[in-house]
Amino acid sequence: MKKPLVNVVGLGYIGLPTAMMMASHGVNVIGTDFKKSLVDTLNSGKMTFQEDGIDELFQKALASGIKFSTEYQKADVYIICVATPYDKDTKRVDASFVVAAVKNVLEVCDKGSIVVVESTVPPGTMDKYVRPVLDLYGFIDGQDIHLVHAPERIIPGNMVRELEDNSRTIGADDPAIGEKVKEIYKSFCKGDIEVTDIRTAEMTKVVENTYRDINIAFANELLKICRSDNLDVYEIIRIANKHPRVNILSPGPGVGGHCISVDPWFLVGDYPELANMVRMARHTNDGMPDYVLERVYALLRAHKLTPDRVGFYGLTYKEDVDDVRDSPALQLVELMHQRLAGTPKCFDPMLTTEIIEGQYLDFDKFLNDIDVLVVMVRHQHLKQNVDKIKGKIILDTRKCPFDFQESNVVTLL
Ligand code: SAJ
Repeated sequence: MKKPLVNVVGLGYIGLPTAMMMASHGVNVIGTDFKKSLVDTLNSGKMTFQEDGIDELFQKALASGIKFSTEYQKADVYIICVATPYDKDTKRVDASFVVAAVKNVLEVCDKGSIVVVESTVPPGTMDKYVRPVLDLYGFIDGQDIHLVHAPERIIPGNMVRELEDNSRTIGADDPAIGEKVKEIYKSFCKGDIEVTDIRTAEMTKVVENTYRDINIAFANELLKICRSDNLDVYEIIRIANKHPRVNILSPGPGVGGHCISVDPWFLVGDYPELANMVRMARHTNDGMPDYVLERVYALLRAHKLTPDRVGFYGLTYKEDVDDVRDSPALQLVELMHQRLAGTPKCFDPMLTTEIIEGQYLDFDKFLNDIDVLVVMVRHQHLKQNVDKIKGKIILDTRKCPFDFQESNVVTLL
C-alpha cells in the first residue's frame, strides 16, 4: 500500500515537533507555515526554538526527507496545529486561524482527504466552525472530506519524550477513519491511542488542562491561607501528598503559557452559568502576580529598601523554556512598572535578546545592581550559578530544590 502523504499545517511549538517526529519514523511529511521567515530558517537547517532533544530530532527529520514550505500541499492527511486564542472579553474561542487553515486545505485537497485538527478547541468547535466550511467549498462531510480531532498533549520542556510516551485521543465521526489516523500516530507514539467521537475528544482535552489549573489554584489558595496563619504550605502539601489519593500541585507566582491559562476560559465562555469553580480557579491563578508584588513590597519595607533595588529572575512562563506567552513574571513586571516611577530590573538566561525595558542580558551586571532577587522561574541556570548570588535577599516563589548561599536571606512565597 502507498504510504500516505501528511501535510502538517502550522510549524509552531506543537506542529513542528509532531511533523519531525512523524518524518523521523518513516512517514512522508511536508510541513507548511505561512510565515516565510520561519520556513526559510528551517530550510536553511536551523531550528526555530529550543527544547531538550529537539535539535537531534530536527537532524533525524531532515535526514528522513522532511520538507518545509509556505504552500499547502496536495496530501492524503492534513494535520492542523495552529493557535486558538480566546477573546479576552467574551472568553470565547477565536477559531479564525483553524478555519483559515481548513479553507486553505480545501483549496488544494482532493476528495477523500482526512483533515485532522490538533489545535485545542472547546467542545462544539468542529461542529460550529469547521463543518460549515466543508459545505461552503462544496464538499460532502464524511464522504468527500473526513474530519478528525486529535488534540495534542505534550508538555513544553519535555516535548520530545512526551510525544513518544504519552497516550493520546483521536476523535472521528467514522471509527474506520479514526483507525487510519491512529496508524499514522502509532508510527511514533508508544502510548495508548483512544479512538472516540469528536465532541468527546474536544471536551477531554479542555478538561485535562482545566483539571491542572484548578489543582494549581487550590495550591495557590492554600499558600495564602497558610501564609496568613504562619503555617508552612510546602510542608503541608508534602505530607498531604503522602496520602494515596491526594496529589496537590505546587503553589507559584501564577499560571502562564498558552494552554492552562487559556483552555479553562473556553468552558467559562461556553457554560457561564455552570463553570463556576473553573472561573474561580482562573481568577485565583491570574491574581498571583499581584500577590507576589504585595510580598515584594512587604520584604522591601522589612529591609528598608527601595523598589529600584529589586530584580526579577526568570521571565518565561516556566522553567527551562524560552516561551514567554502569558508569563506571570512579565505580568508582575508590568504591574510593578505601573505602580512605580522607574522600570523594574529583570533577567532571564533563556532569553538572548531584550524583550522588555529593564531587562539585563548579563547575569553579573544584573546581580550588581540589585539587593533583592525575586525568583520567578526555576531555570537550571540558577542552580548552576548559585555561587554568584552572594549576600542577596531572596524571595523564592518556586521553592527551589537546592540551597542558596549562607550569606543569602531566603523567604518563600
Ligand atoms: N505551574 C504551577 N504549579 C505547578 C505546575 C505548573 O504554578 O505545580 C505553572 C507553571 O509554572 C506554568 C503553568 O503552570 O506557568 C503551566 O505549566 P505546566 O507545566 O503545568 O503546563 P503547560 O502549559 O506547559 O502544558 C500543559 C500540559 N497539560 C497538562 O499537564 C494537563 C500539557 O500536557 C499540554 O499539552 C499543554 O498544556 C497544552 O498544550 O495544552
